Amino acid sequence: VSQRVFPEGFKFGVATAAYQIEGAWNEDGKSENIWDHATHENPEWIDGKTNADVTCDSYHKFKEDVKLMKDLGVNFYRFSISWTRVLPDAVEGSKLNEKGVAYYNNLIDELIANGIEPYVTIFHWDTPQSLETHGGWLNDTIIDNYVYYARQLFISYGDRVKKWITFNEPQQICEQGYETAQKAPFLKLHGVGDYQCFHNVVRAHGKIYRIYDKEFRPVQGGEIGITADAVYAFPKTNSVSDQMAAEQFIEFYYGWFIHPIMIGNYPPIVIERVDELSKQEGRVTSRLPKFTEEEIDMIKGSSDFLGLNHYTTILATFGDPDSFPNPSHDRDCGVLTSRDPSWKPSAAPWLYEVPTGFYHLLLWIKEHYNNPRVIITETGWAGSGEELDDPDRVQYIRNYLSELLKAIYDDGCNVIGYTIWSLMDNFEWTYGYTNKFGLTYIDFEDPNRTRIPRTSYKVYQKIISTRRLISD
Ligand code: GCO
Repeated sequence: VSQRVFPEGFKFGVATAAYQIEGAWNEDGKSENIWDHATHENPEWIDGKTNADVTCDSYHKFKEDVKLMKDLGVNFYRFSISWTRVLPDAVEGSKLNEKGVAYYNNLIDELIANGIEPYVTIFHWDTPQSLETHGGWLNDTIIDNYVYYARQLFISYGDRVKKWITFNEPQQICEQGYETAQKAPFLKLHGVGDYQCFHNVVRAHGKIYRIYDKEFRPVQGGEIGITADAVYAFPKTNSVSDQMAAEQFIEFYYGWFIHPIMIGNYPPIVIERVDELSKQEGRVTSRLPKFTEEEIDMIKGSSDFLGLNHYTTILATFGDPDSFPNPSHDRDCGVLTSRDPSWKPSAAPWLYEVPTGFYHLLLWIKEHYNNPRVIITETGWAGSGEELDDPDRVQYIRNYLSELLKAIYDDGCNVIGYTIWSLMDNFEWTYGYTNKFGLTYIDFEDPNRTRIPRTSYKVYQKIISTRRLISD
């Protein structure tokens, strides 16, 4: 029985992100970000030609959000700050937008007044459009602009915010933003854009970590980390080759950016393969940029906790190199992915329920990175319908939490918190409003955007209040 009880100090939360929930895209001085821009310029890229101009309208309804969370009983709320709301001109030295700053002050104060700790994601994909026109994450001048922006957040909110996440999912920012054109800014710079982007993201991360550590932590006493999206990989068969493929998939998917932070520098397999393939392509230098020794040291150890967004697992096997675009990150990785027919699909094409994958991911992280403190910063289930009764989501939450407890009790994995994506239905990037992740239902035709708790909300509420996985 004790194995079904969450350890003392273990924390529960829910997550959202600014662009996905706030709306008020051009109110009170906010300027345009890459998602405003893309959804307005090319509505056909989004399911139903929708956008997040209004979405959940949390800019006006944040008190309702906090009330929902208070009733739910969560310990913390993970939300993100919109760069262009607090700094419309975006660049280093530019002026704070008082109304934008006030919005987050009010949200933070409301949370704290209700006993909910704010966990703040500094950047969740909404790059200022004015910086994107100068190359966005491909141009290393963005590092100092980001550092300036983050510093303003520590100054404005650091007296009350004690958990900071520098970046949400660098893999998606870079791979989907600059390599496969599945996310804003929707560029296809095969095998180059993603590496260049990530090199800047991780250096910005390291730089702001050192600044926080030196200048802010002594006074504010908080913690700062990063969040990776960690799809786990099982070998497709038991063959040695498939086992290598699974390992290679992980190293190319998130080892690529966790390794520099936890161990130092890119994973050897990534360096070797990208160097080798770049040479074969007749390039003089590798497509993978190189860190200086100082950068390696600055980045190494730059995370007080590791945030993991984990939803799903794939099966890995090596593919024919010619079946991948050349050059590309996928070709560098060389792995074909598939799903086991027994896995339950969700409404999102990439999301299948694989609870054991979650357990094995936690073991993998423990073994490869010396059992770091881990916060599950997102996990969740996509439905497509309007239904308030959501047994599939309830099953998913229970099954994943059960594996989490196993990893903690049987294997000593150092997981200290768990977060469900999401508090409420919201704008799911290119899927628009077709994928519903909410514990709370919202009808996006309803001008009031009334929040209606689903069954899963009530189940999570009970898990939190009893601190146990009970079965009714
Ligand atoms: C991500 C993002 C969220 C998504 C969620 C569901 O992981 O992709 O952090 O913004 O909405 O994951 O896909």
